Amino acid sequence: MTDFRVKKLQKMFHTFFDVNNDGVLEQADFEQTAERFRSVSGWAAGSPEATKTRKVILGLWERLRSKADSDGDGKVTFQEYLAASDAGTTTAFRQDYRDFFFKVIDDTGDGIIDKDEYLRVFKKFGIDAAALGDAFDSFTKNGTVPVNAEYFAQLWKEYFTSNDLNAPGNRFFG
Ligand SMILES: [Ca+2]
Ligand SMILES: [Ca+2]
Ligand SMILES: [Ca+2]
Repeated sequence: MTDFRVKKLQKMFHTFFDVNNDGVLEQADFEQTAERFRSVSGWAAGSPEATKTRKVILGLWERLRSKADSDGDGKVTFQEYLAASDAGTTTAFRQDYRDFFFKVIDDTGDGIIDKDEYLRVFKKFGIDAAALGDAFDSFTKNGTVPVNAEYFAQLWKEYFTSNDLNAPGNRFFG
């Protein structure tokens, strides 16, 4: 894997997956992610939507753990994550996460992620708002390319797999 891709995976791993910032992925990170999605969506704690979201997120974690936790200690280090990504065994996890995530971000349910929706969710992960605004303008060509499910899938894939320094998806996480 190229350094460029490793860097992108590293950034994503630390800002987006390892939400409690202890350097490894474990169930607690995904519990917190479910809580962030709950609060950004405005669902009450314990509501059916919140419960369902938590179940989906923990299912995603279980899927990642089963593929990437090679020493079986219940945690996924960046090295383990990288090895699994390199081997291609995290692809199904990534795609399921993507489909779920699209629905979470698309708050209005119109099938398009607009700038407000994007900023609301990504700011929750502590990414700088100005960088996010720039990023959104860049991958939508100043708002002229709508982020529908198809384009979202392209951006997501580019982020994880593209070696092209100019691929719009490189900016997906700010
Ligand atoms: Ca962690
Ligand atoms: Ca492990
Ligand atoms: Ca929308």
